[in-house]
Amino acid sequence: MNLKNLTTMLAAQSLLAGAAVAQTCTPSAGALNDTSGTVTIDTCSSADQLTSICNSSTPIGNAPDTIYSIDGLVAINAGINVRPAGYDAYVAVLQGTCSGGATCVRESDSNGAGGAETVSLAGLSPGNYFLLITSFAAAGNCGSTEVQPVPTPVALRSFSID
Ligand SMILES: [Ca+2]
Repeated sequence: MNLKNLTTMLAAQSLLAGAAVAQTCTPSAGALNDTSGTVTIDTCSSADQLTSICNSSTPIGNAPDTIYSIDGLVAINAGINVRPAGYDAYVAVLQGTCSGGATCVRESDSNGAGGAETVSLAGLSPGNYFLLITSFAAAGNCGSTEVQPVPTPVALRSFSID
C-alpha cells in the first residue's frame, strides 16, 4: 500500500469511527459454555459484520467476524484458547451489547499467522459478553480455527508424596 492509499484509508476509517451510530452484530456462531468442548469453525464462512470495534475506536477492516455469545463462560471465570490455522487472528471480548460501540474488556493479538491467542474471563462481572474472532489483515484473514473453552482449574488444596 502506498502512502496516498494509506492516507485515504485512514481518513475513511476516521469518518467511520466518528459515526454517531455504532454498528451492531449478532453472535451467529452460537453460544459457548462449559460443556461446549473444543469447537472447530472455518471463520471464512462468517460474515464481515463490523468495521470498527472497542468503543468504535479500533478499525478492523474487511475480515470476516466470527462471534459467539459467551455469558456462560464468563459466569465461571473460564478462559478461551483460539488456535487459527495459517492466518493472524485477533480476539476480543465485547461487553454488554454486540456492537462496534461496545467496550472490549479483553483482547489478544500476541502472535502472528498461525499463532494461538488466549483470553481469560476471570474477574468479569456476570452479564452479556461476546467473543469476536477476526483479523487485522486485509487478505488471508480467516481459516479453520479451533476454539477451546478452558474452565478455571480447581485449586490444589494439598499434595504429598509418600
Ligand atoms: Ca470485519
